[in-house]
Amino acid sequence: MTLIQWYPGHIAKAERQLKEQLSRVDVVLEVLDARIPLASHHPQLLEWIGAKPRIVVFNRRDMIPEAVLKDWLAWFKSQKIDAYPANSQSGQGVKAIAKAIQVAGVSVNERRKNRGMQPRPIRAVVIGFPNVGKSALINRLLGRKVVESARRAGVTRQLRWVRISETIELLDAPGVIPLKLDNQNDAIKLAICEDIGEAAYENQAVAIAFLDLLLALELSAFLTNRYQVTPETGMTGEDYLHRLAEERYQQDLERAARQLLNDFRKGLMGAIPLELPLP
Ligand SMILES: Nc1nc2c(ncn2[C@@H]2O[C@H](COP(=O)(O)OP(=O)(O)OP(=O)(O)O)[C@@H](O)[C@H]2O)c(=O)[nH]1
Ligand SMILES: [Mg+2]
Repeated sequence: MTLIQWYPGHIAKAERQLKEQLSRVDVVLEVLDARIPLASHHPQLLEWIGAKPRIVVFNRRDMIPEAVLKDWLAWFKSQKIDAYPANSQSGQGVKAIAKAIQVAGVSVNERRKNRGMQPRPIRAVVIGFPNVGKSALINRLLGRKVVESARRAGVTRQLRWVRISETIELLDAPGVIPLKLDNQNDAIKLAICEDIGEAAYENQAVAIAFLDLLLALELSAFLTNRYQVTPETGMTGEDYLHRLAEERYQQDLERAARQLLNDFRKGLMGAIPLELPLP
């Protein structure tokens, strides 16, 4: 598989500015993609935020089965990480996140009070990979659309402060990714979920990797249901893509690959997790 590398200029700049702004921030919201919570965790995040409180937003909860969601929440608990499941498209779970920001920020105003200063709004930043739903979350926290949010990676280009209420200010930031995607298994998952830009990869290679993953996870029933083309035993992802192209897309491999990825990303194949917590 060709190496996936993607680091557009606006992300380099955003990362620099994000680090500058961090000193002004009280609380960090880390938005993860529930389909790939491990691969969508930025490896440098903890180093950047130091001792600041972190709230993990387990976003896209609607895109994985309830049972898997439960397992992940138990896993986060065992790691002593505060994780809040959310669907930032519908708004489900968003109230609890607002509350958590409030609670995490209480100490800020206690300290100010002790020094004889007026209270000020809690400042939180939303950090995560591209396209995980950071801007959607901000819009839901505010209850109306203030920042652009759309179905492709790299929508937010600049840092922007948004006042959510009398007591909370949020910083929307472009998605950040490591300079080098050292772990190519993770990079492929990010590409499958469209959490990195389209320029980074080839559709057919990513579709094949996706099919291999489904076959390995014994999730091939999703394919049969969607395309009425059943993977035969021993078939590889590549075999299946060819079969699908033959049976449904006039042998057009690229079209089959695009359709497959698109169906998964839109949730049309069903709720499919690409990572499971280790027991
Ligand atoms: N199904 C589902 N879709 C979501 C959820 N959260 C966000 N989305 C959708 O995902 C797409 C990307 O959302 P954005 O808010 O633009 O993501 P972002 O993290 O701000 O992306 P960048 O600005 O590109 O880094 C949008 O089409 C949202 O409607 C969710 O919980 N479930
Ligand atoms: Mg955004």
